[in-house]
Amino acid sequence: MADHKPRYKTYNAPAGGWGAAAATAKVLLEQSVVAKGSKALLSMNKPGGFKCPSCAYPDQACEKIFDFCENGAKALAHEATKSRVTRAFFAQHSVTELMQQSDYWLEMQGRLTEPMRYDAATDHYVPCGWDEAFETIGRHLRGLDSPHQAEFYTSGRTPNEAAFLYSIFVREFGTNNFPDCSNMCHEPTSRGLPPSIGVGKGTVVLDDFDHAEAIFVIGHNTGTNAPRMMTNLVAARKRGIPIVAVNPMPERALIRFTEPQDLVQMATFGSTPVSSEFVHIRIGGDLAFFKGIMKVMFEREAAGETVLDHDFIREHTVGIDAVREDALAQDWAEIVAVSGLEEAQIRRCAEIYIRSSATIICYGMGLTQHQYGSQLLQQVSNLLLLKGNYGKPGAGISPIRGHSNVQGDRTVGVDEKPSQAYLDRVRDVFGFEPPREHGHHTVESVEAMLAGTARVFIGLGGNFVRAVPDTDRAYAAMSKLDLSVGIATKLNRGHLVHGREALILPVVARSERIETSRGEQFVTIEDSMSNVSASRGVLDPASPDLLPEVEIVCRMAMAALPDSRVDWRRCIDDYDAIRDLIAEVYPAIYSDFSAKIRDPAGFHLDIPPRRRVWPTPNGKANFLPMPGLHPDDPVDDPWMLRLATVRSHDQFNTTIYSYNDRYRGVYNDRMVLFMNAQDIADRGLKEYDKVALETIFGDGVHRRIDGLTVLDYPMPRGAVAGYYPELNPLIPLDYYDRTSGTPAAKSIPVRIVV
Ligand SMILES: Nc1nc2c(c(=O)[nH]1)N[C@H]1C(S)=C(S)[C@@H](COP(=O)(O)OP(=O)(O)OC[C@H]3O[C@@H](n4cnc5c(=O)[nH]c(N)nc54)[C@H](O)[C@@H]3O)O[C@H]1N2
Ligand SMILES: Nc1nc2c(c(=O)[nH]1)N[C@H]1C(S)=C(S)[C@@H](COP(=O)(O)OP(=O)(O)OC[C@H]3O[C@@H](n4cnc5c(=O)[nH]c(N)nc54)[C@H](O)[C@@H]3O)O[C@H]1N2
Ligand SMILES: [Mo]
Repeated sequence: MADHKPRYKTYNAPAGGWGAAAATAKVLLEQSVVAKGSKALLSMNKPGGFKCPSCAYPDQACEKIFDFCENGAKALAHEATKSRVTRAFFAQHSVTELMQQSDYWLEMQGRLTEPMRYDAATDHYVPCGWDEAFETIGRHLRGLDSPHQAEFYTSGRTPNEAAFLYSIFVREFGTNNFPDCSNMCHEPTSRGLPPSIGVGKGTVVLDDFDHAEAIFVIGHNTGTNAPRMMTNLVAARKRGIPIVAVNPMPERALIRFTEPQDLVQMATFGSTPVSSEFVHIRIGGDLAFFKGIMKVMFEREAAGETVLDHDFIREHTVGIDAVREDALAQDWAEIVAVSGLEEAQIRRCAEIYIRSSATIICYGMGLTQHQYGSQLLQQVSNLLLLKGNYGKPGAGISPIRGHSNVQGDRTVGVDEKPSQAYLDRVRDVFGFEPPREHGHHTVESVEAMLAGTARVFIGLGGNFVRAVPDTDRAYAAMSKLDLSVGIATKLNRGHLVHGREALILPVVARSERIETSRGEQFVTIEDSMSNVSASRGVLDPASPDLLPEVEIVCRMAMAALPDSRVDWRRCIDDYDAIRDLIAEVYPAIYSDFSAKIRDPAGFHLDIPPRRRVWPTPNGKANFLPMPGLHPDDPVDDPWMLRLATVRSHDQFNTTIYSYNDRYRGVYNDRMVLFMNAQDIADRGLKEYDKVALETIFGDGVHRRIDGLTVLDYPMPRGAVAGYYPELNPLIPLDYYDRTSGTPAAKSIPVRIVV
């Protein structure tokens, strides 16, 4: 059909606006949920309603009639869809057959409806009943030689209550093997920032956007991946605040945006220019950019001007000398070569930064997914420290987190390297001795599966095999397991690449009501700015045979730990009882949890740097040096290109909503390679040629992807981009940030082969 032919055309309109409104209506229609979906949309991010299942950006203090965005609506419509995956569906399709289908097709089959078990004799999933499912999990876990032979994955949509109980269950079982989606995402924030400021979270709250005098948005595609943040950026621009966007891709919403909620702009087809300065950086050029700004600042200080916040530096920090020496020693020619920027633009950005007395720096995967991502973030923090941009209104660091509760899951114990103080607390509250040794992060868990030392994999949400690097090896790893368990709302590849035995356990989704013997329950989530609030579903569950995630965790624990010290039964029925336990384990931040959560706006967890208190070993904020200009190891190959794997406008991670990427002008195709015109010409290629990519990595494994269409796109020289997860087979498992375990999915060294 002509309609499905790939089409590419430049998108020149502002982002948002009527295009977003039309896309919202379309997805509700497609999922046949107009009436149901509209009712749910009205409850989304409202007091007494539920939290948007899409991204982790805070809702706008409950004051708007609508607080959702096009991509929130997509996430909800796909959750509230009328389509169902039933036992008849599984009887009709063998697993081998389903493996031939695309991720998009699998997603479009709809919601899972009852627990299923893999039957090897027929290669079909068959109904199994909840009792049999938990008995199977208990049998496998109890039969292991060591608890470290099991891997317990979490994806960040899981609410606090389920994640907390999961972390207690797994520790009582005896391991800290907690591979987590965060290990592929903002782990450099969690590991990189504590040595700098004492916490691994952002220090900014929504209100700060109204007081900032400059905002930097680095390595984040805001209009697609946290669209509600556009409201803050547009408001800041309307106040005349400079916004600096640093990105190798000129992401449309960061250039011009129409707020779908601004009725006047909508009626007049108006829009707001968003960035005052678009910094078209090379992939991996950010470190050079930061050092350029710092060099300007130190040089001007040396020339007698006062550009630093000396009082702050004296009172609160340690270590500036090494950072000064390093910045001053950098050479402009090299800074320019590595960043791909003009010196004049770096100087302009330095000027913006110097003039602002309150700056927010926001960032996404463009900074975290590099080989030295954690250290790179420490340089962002250095920059903020130079002007005392912590602990004052309108200033601070703002990681834009991904999944709606990824930050909360970490706060309540999903952590492969837990602190000793936390473990002591767990021992004191529950009366068992938790394991003290570190567990596996995501990459290590795949390595353990490959080595055959991991026997059981349990996935609390997510789509592990599609999200991790080195797809082919990940599939092989998964297939070696004795048991794989997918706890999910939707069918995905992770259920089809499975262990010898396998289970699919369907759950009640975010937008749906949870009823227990003690009546209706609600859950809680923590957003990207450390605000914890209640989420109460309003829709009927997709099927009567779904269980809430809390109950699934409790019943796995009861099956695996017959002599458990925890009252799991009580937790199944009473979510306030779970919150009381959270308060006991985390008295400093969660005291009176059950009472405080009754406030419809929720409450903020304490972030000490907001008070200029630094929970570091020396009690100070630390300037941390990072040598050189590269956040990735240089590669000696004249034909090397750096590949960034990114999200389209129509996907949520491994969930593909459509094959379109409206703002980048791509329709009906995801196998594309965004490339600079000169790089195309230098290789004797033309636009729309089909090429293959090969990874340059010296581990003897041949990684190649065929059938990519070359698109002439405003990329910097030497930088190419394509879509995640299709390009994950190109990322070597061993190519990750050693400090955080995060795969360097934004800087894969590749070569084009025809
Ligand atoms: N609709 C929707 N919302 C989402 C998601 C989704 O898939 N769909 N995913 C959620 C999740 S889990 C996360 S973590 C976030 C992800 O949100 P983002 O962090 O926006 O994720 P990406 O699409 O991976 O794109 C990151 C950006 O980094 C840029 N980039 C690549 N390399 C570099 C570099 O070297 N330097 C700089 N400065 N920039 C670079 C890319 O051009 C791109 O604009 O969004 C969350 N929200
Ligand atoms: N190459 C490359 N790889 C990447 C990235 C990249 O930028 N490039 N990004 C990384 C990042 S930032 C992340 S966060 C990971 C994402 O990795 P994951 O979090 O593992 O992947 P998702 O695609 O978000 O998971 C989708 C599945 O979650 C299930 N699900 C949805 N809602 C719920 C719910 O409420 N409860 C439960 N139990 N299940 C639910 C559905 O079955 C759905 O199929 O991928 C990482 N991988
Ligand atoms: Mo993420």
